[in-house]
Amino acid sequence: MHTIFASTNKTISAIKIIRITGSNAKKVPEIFDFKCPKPKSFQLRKLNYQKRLIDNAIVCWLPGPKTVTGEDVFELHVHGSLIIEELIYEALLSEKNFRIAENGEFTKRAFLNGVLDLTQAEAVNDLVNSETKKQLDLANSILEGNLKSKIFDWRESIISIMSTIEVLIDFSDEDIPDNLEISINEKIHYLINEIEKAIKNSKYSISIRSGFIVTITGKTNVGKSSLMNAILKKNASIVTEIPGTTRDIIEQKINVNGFPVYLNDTAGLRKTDSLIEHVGIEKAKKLISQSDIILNLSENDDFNLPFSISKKKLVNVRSKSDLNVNKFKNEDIYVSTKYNIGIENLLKHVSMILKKIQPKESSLLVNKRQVNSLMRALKSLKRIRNLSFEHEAELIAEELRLSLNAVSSVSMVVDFEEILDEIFKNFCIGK
Ligand SMILES: Nc1nc2c(ncn2[C@@H]2O[C@H](COP(=O)(O)OP(=O)(O)OP(=O)(O)O)[C@@H](O)[C@H]2O)c(=O)[nH]1
Ligand SMILES: [Mg+2]
Repeated sequence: MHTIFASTNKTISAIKIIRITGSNAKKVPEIFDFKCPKPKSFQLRKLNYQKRLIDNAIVCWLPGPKTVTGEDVFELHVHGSLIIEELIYEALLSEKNFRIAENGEFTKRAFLNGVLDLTQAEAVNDLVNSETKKQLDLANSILEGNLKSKIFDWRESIISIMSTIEVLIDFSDEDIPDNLEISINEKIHYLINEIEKAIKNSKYSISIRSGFIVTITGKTNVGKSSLMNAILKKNASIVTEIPGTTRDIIEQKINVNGFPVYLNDTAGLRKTDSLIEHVGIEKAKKLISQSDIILNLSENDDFNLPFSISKKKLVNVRSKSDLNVNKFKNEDIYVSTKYNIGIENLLKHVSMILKKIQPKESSLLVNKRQVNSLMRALKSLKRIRNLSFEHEAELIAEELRLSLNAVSSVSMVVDFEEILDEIFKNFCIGK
């Protein structure tokens, strides 16, 4: 296997770390002509290449297997100049079996060497890409192994049922004790319940990872685009006094008190003869039906929408409160974008709703791959409910094997190289 290397960034910076991992990492002191420091200690060393001093750098030697990749690792903390990096790369590439790491290859090796399971490997990427506190907490929780241990428990439970079923198959001629069947059924029922809950609650965890959808709606000219701009503190949406200004959806990603949110400005809702505006309104309706929260603006206490929306998702906002000074009967909150009143309050309200809709037992499933695997497991477990212990124990054993495979695939042994490549190709180099 190649020894691979990558640097933390490709720009000029005060310092950058070049990390080298693999069985030949121990050759680094020889390549740069310095004395290898004691393991796990940071030491200052002069790095030389072709009789030229490249840098006076902090180096660290981390022999495997208790390292980030499970292999020998060398770290060079060099000054972040491009020529320093270039010469280090040149020196390393001139060695046999050294090459630049591909995207996610460090984490892939950590997975292949059993340092991380798949859920943790994916969480490394989520951690690097996290932009809000909620995303950070979720990625860290998975990296700490909380999803891994859940998967482990489910696996153990299926394996224990499997071993009982095997006994049943071996003694098929004898009477099956009633309580055995009851206890197996209970265990399967419990598993189905647990996995179903995790899948159902994953809508929330997936949104924490990828963003909740918050959409501004209301009749034309009520101040939707002005609100969008006030929240973003920039002119993203066109504002005019002409009704029907906004047609396309304007989407921007924001951080609402730790929650990642896609905020959308949409076309005002009204009857129109304009084809373009009509298309805009249809787009808006579709997006509203997929939104987690709808900010419904009105200037006259008519908050009715031409479609039904769950009350839990709806926030009725009295807009232009500088002009509409009296409280509306149906309002939840008010804003004036002209005087920047109520914007912070509105955002607090949004994060309060997002907190409120958090399921009691939060799921740690954060992507489709994990959910799809568990759906497969669920299907097999559910099929068992229609099978007879007395006559179809072998079919039950087969369904258990299938569900075990499906549950396991969330966390480990994936026999298809393409799936691994698919997972790691979205990583950045050096991770
Ligand atoms: N006085 C006052 N005027 C406002 C306020 N917010 C928006 N306006 C004005 O209301 C008019 C319409 O504002 P927009 O933000 O374009 O309204 P909209 O709902 O996006 O309109 P459409 O895109 O046409 O549906 C503009 O002239 C704004 O300056 C406010 O808080 N107070
Ligand atoms: Mg608008």
